[in-house]
Amino acid sequence: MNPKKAAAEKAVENIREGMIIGLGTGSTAFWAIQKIGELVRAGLDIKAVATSIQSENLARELGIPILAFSDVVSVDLTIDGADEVDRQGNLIKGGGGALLREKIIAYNSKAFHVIVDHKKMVEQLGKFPLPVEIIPFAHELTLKRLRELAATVVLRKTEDKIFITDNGNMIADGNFYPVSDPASLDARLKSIPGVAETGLFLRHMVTTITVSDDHGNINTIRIAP
Ligand code: A5P
Repeated sequence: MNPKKAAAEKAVENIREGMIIGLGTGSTAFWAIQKIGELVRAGLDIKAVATSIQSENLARELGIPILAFSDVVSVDLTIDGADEVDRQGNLIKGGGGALLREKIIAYNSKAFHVIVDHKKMVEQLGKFPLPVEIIPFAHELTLKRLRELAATVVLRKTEDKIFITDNGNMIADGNFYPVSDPASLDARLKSIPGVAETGLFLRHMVTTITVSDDHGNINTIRIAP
């Protein structure tokens, strides 16, 4: 059993008729979108917003109705993956570079369900480099300020080209391990002009974390009341 698929399909069980659904990004959210597409084709009446162009394209291919952000007041439920989850339910996200849209949608969702395989669960965040979305203007200066706070900071590239997000920004991946106080680090990073958003998703945003192992065992941990 693919643990990502198992966790994704479990979280999809929270979806109800008439809801507006936030679609996550990445290889785990992929399975949630597939399942939602299946349910829509079987008659489920929902509408969705997507956290990336990639997920939006996938959803459209599967026949999931996509809303423009200007038509959305709030999202009923979002299902998304994560790169790391600590014991308190804080997350690192953004390995796929979609962190800004993911955070906007998670923040505006009544429920935020996180889906991961068991390898993503950690004692302390930060072994996975923390993605920080920065605006291109004077990004060299922003990188300098970030480097004062981290052991290393690398400007993300794909095949020698600077990685550009769906929002036209760049990603700095920083080694902040161990992240002992995610809320303080998030606030400190966001105080730097040029930082658009961080990949730290604090526990108060999270409704549940569904974790699946390689044997198909699924555990849903409730974080927010
Ligand atoms: C996308 O930017 C990310 O936040 C993903 O949600 C996260 O990287 C998890 O991706 P996988 O499900 O592919 O591991």
